Amino acid sequence: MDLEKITELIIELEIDDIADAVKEALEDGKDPFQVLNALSKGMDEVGRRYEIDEYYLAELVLAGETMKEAFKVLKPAMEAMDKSEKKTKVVICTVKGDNHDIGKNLIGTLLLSSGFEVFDLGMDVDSKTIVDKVKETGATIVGLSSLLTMTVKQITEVHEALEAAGLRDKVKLIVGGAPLNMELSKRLGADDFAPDAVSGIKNIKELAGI
Ligand code: B12
Repeated sequence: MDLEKITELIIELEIDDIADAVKEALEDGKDPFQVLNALSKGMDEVGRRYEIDEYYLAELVLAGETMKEAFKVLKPAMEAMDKSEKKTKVVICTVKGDNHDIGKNLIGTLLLSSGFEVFDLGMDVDSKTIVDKVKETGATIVGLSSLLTMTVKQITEVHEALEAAGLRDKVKLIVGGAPLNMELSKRLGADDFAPDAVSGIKNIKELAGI
């Protein structure tokens, strides 16, 4: 199975064929990271087509669902690669009011394969749920995704809720999403920002002291 074919299946929104294609690529001995990269490339093209009005909301929703089918097969393969013992715990989610989860899922899958223990709370998650999860798990890193300009202020909510719970100095807060940059992220109360999944994992490793 060609990796280009996987990219193409995402672009063409082939939800019924993507899981088998990913399975085949892995069976052929393709590295799960390469498969993830091929999926991301497809999603970038879907985003581009949306921006030039070639694709509409219906196609975007379907692209998101197609990515999820791919992740179902990819995630166990990535978990199987993980050999580490003592794991850093990371809570990830998309902030309240935001239903974009493709980027967050990518980060989550990469974190798993990099040896982190990941608690994925999903999307549209309020600060209380995040604080409760940090308390319950003892996570030392929180990763937030915000794709909407309207929801970036939720980062400050989470920062303040962690502070109110006496946890802020025990937890590193890293954020990502199209409307953000390093300066804005820090102003909103985050410790760090990353523009894409690869630098995201690199930064999270640094925050974890790995
Ligand atoms: C797909 C998509 C959707 C899908 C989402 C499907 C899903 N399950 O996620 C659907 C159709 C549901 C959708 C809905 C809407 N969308 Co939309 N959507 C997009 C689109 C085209 C692509 C986003 C995406 O998945 N990219 C691919 C992933 C891999 O990239 P990513 O999310 O950026 O994540 C990467 C980095 O940002 C970073 N990252 C992300 N999170 C994190 C977290 C951490 C911790 C770290 C370290 C890094 C990191 O790493 C990721 C991997 O490289 C973008 C346009 C764009 N080019 O971004 C618009 C966009 C985000 N949407 C937009 C809008 C306006 C909406 C709607 C309001 C539309 C509407 N009128 O209803 C709704 C909002 C619904 C809601 N409440 O959330 C706007 C936001 C504008 C703004 N600045 O506020 C955008 C920018 C489009 C545009 N140009 O207008 N959308």
